[in-house]
Amino acid sequence: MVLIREFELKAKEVFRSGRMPGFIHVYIGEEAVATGVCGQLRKDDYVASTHRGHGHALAKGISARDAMAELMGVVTGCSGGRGGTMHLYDPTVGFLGSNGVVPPGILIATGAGLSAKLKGGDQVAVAFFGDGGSNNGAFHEGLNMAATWDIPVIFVCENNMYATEMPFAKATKNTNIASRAAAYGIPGVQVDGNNVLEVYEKTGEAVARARRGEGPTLIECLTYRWFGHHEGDPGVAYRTKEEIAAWKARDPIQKLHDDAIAAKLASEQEFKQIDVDIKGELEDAAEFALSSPLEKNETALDHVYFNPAAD
Ligand SMILES: Cc1ncc(C[n+]2csc(CCOP(=O)(O)OP(=O)(O)O)c2C)c(N)n1
Ligand SMILES: [Mg+2]
Repeated sequence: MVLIREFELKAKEVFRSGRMPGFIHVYIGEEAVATGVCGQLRKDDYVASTHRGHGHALAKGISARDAMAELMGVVTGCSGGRGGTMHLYDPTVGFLGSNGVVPPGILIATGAGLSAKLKGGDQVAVAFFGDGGSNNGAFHEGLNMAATWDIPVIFVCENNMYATEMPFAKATKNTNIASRAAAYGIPGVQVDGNNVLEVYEKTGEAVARARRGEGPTLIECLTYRWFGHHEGDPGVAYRTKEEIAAWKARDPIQKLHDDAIAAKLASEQEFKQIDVDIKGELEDAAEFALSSPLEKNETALDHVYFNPAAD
């Protein structure tokens, strides 16, 4: 969670300095979801992600260097600098991509889960998507197919109560997304998305069920993004200061810290060391990304067409 938090703070800083192309959506405030879910996954399990995908990518195993370089559009990025923030991708760690379109991860993960099932493996696939994404047709198509064919997918909805500036309660009548699972005949569970241990526990049950061949689960994680929809949106025109402050007081990192200290499972010193180590890792990642070269112009058409003669 600290890695994701510090990555996003560094990405914001670099973006605001004008050196990062495009625009980014940061995940700060929602770190417990990616961390709790991916903590239950093996390297060969799959994750399909969203436009707010940095946290998912890091939690699934893409390094801070490879992700930061991709955000900068430089050759050392995980997609060779050709994709950027919304095309982070690394099949070697099972990360099937962040996405600019909302919410194809549902269908990509369903396809990945189907491939694992057809090949007879026990891998599972996770689809992350937002409350806004849950009102897209892909939600129905993906959940219906996965339920019907017992595909090993875990559908993880990050309900942060807004899709850009649209409050979820204004966009849908039934705001309990987990309850929609009943319509597909699969389990649906609502969890505190700011409690990493609860996310971890409920995901564990869903993963075990999927690996047993019993099909998908829908997990709705209640959470909140601290900042605007994207860098540049102050995020305050459609949300009250009180609401933002109330959710910041429920910081998932602080919660785990407080719970672990109270249970004597970790010391202040250990937490401080995590902060120091991760800050160092992010300084290194930013330095690496900022000093890497852009791809040469003459390679612009590489990877557009498959050339069997060249392989
Ligand atoms: C098919 C499609 N429609 C609209 C958009 C523009 N858009 C990008 S993000 C977003 C809101 C997504 O909200 P949600 O799914 O709740 O995710 P969050 O941003 O809250 O994490 C929209 C409408 C898009 N990228 N793709
Ligand atoms: Mg949302």
